[in-house]
This record gives sequence, structure tokens and C-alpha cells, in this order.
Amino acid sequence: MFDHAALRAQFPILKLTENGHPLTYLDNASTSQKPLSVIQAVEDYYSTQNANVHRGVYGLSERGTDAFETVRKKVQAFVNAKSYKEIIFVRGATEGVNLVAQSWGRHFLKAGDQVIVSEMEHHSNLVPWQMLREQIGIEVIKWPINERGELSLEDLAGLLNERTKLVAVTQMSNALGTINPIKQIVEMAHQAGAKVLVDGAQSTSHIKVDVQALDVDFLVFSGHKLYAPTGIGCLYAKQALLEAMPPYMGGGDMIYKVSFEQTEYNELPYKFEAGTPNIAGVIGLGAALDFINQLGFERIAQIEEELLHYATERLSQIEGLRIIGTAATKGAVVSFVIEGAHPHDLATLLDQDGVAVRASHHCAMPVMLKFNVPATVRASFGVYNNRDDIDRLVASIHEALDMLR
Ligand code: C6P
Repeated sequence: MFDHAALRAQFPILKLTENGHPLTYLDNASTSQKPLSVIQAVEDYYSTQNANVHRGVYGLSERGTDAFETVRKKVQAFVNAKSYKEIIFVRGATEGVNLVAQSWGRHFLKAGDQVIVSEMEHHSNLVPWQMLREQIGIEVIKWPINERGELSLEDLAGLLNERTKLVAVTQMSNALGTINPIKQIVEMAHQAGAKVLVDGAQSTSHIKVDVQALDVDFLVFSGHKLYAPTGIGCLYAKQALLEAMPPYMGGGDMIYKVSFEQTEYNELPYKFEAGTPNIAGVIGLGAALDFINQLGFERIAQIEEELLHYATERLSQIEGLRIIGTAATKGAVVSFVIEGAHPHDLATLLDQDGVAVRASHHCAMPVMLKFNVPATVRASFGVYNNRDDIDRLVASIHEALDMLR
């Protein structure tokens, strides 16, 4: 028997009370809580290892550099990249997309080229392409979603053409929970001569992502959604693409040789890592990947699918509640609106019972426009959630509705 209570006990924050109630944390799509192993890894790093990386010849700095680079290899294994050179440490998914847009996009795209962006993208995988549209005149083409919040491959076939240079798509929607068929999308895009950027901000904590099996060109994700600290994330890109791309930022560590006349850039992956990195974040990310690997994606899927099923069933019984995002393939996210209750009022009342959910457009305003709602309430699950959390959510919604209606 799997001891779920022991798993939950690894997360100290879950022992908190909020407004006199046990904390019921259901905002994992926003950021996940951290296990003790991650918290301790960061503490140990500052207590026993802190020195800048790639710079010192003294032991402390060399040990720090080793620990830092070991995590890069862990990330390489985590996404099954061919080489550690394909793993660039960034602040998060947002910085990863901006790096691709401003380095690859600005260098290799020209006016009239098309970037297909799905309608369910988080703003971080739409706005950088709109910025590039302003800068160099590319076209941003919307790949629409249907009433269930799904993308159609037939629609994609109709959009792809010889001007398409990139398809920018999330593997899992933060606002709807939809999981997209990345392998087929990549095959279709590649046949049309386009590259694919996958936003793995939501998917990487729920699904095993294999960049070689999927053959994605770019993948971005944020550590803080997979039990790691904030401020650290990764860009994966195929080595040939990274070799050809110009640096995104200039500064320390991304150079070999600098003079006023000429600068020679460092090799991969350092060419894209200007300045002192978030070393503690990287160390914490390594501990988070150990945590996920120990648990295993089979177990994660088992826990989260059960929670998704139970939450969907219980929430659907609430009168006037409409789930936004009813895709056939979904991750552990339930977004909903309830007749007669504004999402923000509802979330504020839930907080009185210690229930933390997000009420917002979830940085996916086009999704809200599509469903004609200003915002949704979103309950999103992590491995430590259990049925009691969902029961508390449902009970609290009933109480709130008694007040609001
Ligand atoms: N979504 C949410 O509550 P950053 O902020 O860079 O770590 O991640 C951005 C991001 C990109 N793509 C997707 C699909 C995301 O869900 C997010 C972050 C959070 O849904 C905060 S808005």
C-alpha cells in the first residue's frame, strides 16, 4: 500500500492553518508547494556550499560548480535530451519563450513569416510573439479551440503553409487542463517545414516529457510548478538550433574573450547564461527532480487522475456550476464558473475556510474571451492533495453560495 499521508507529511506548509482552518492548497497550477528535501537542499547550499559557479579556482567554488552542473545533467535525463548542452537555465517558462523569440525568432524570421499560436496559450507564449510582430512584422496566427477547450489537428492542417515557421503550443493548458497531442502536432509542423515550441510549464510535473520521442525543437518549463523553488526554469532546444542562435543577453560567463573590438562567445550552454545564475534555485531544482523521480510518473498520474475524477464528479453536482474545459484528455485542473457568484467573491469566501484556489483569467485572457467569462475559479491539484481537500472545497463552495445567492 502506498502511504499517501507520508508523502503529504513531506510538505511542511500543509500543516498551516488559515483563518482557523487547515490550509487546503488547491492552487498548484500557479505554483506547487515544496517538499522538505527541496527546502533543505537550498538551506544546505547556503549553509555549506555558497560560492559563485564557473569562476573560482578554490574548492568551495569548484564543489558548487560540480553540484550546479550535476543538476543540468539531471534535467537532461528528466526530459531525455541528447546532450547537457541543450539545457539552458533560465528564470522560468516566460524567460524561455522570450529567449527563443528574441534570439531564434529575431534572427531567423522575417516580415510575413507566420507563427501559429494556440488560443489556449498562457500570455507568456503569445505576447513574446506579438512583440516580435511589432519588431519585425511576423504574423501571429490563432489556432482556435473548440467548445470543450480542445485543439483540432484538422484545423492545424488548414493553417500550416510554406510561410509557417513555428507552432507555439502548450502541452497542458493552465486555464482548461487540456492536454494536447504534441507528437502529432510536431509531426505535422515538421512536414510543413516549421519548428515547434512546447510550453511545458504545466505538463512537466504531471507527465513524463521525452523531447527526443516527441522530437520537439524547443521546450520551456518552470521549476516552481514542479516542487522546486521560484526563479529557476529551463529551456531545452536542439543543439543545432542553439549553436546557430545568437546570445540573448550579454555579460559575464557567456564569453570566451572580450576586447573593445571583438567578443567571442562561450560554448553551449553557457552562451545563453549571462551573469551569475540562480545557483540555489538550480540546487533546489535538482532536489525536486529527485523527489519526482522517486515518486515516479506512474504514481503521480494515479494520484492526480483519481483527484481529477473525484473533483469533477463532486463539483458537477453543484447547481449552476459550469466546468470550463471539458477536453477528453485533461490534467489535474478544474476551472469553473457558478451562476450568481463572481469568481473573485467565491475565492475570497473560500479563503475564509482556508481553501486556496485561483480566481482569475489565469494569464490566458483569450481563453476567457472564447468562453465569454471574465474569469474562472480554478482548483488545481498536486501529488499531496487528497479527497478531504476536495470535500472541503465543495463544502466551502456550498457555504459561500448560501451567502452570495
Ligand atoms: N501559470 C498559473 O496560475 P512562469 O510565470 O514563467 O513560471 O510560467 C508562466 C506560464 C507559462 N505557461 C503556462 C501554461 C503557465 O501556466 C504559466 C504560469 C500560472 O496558471 C501563473 S500565471
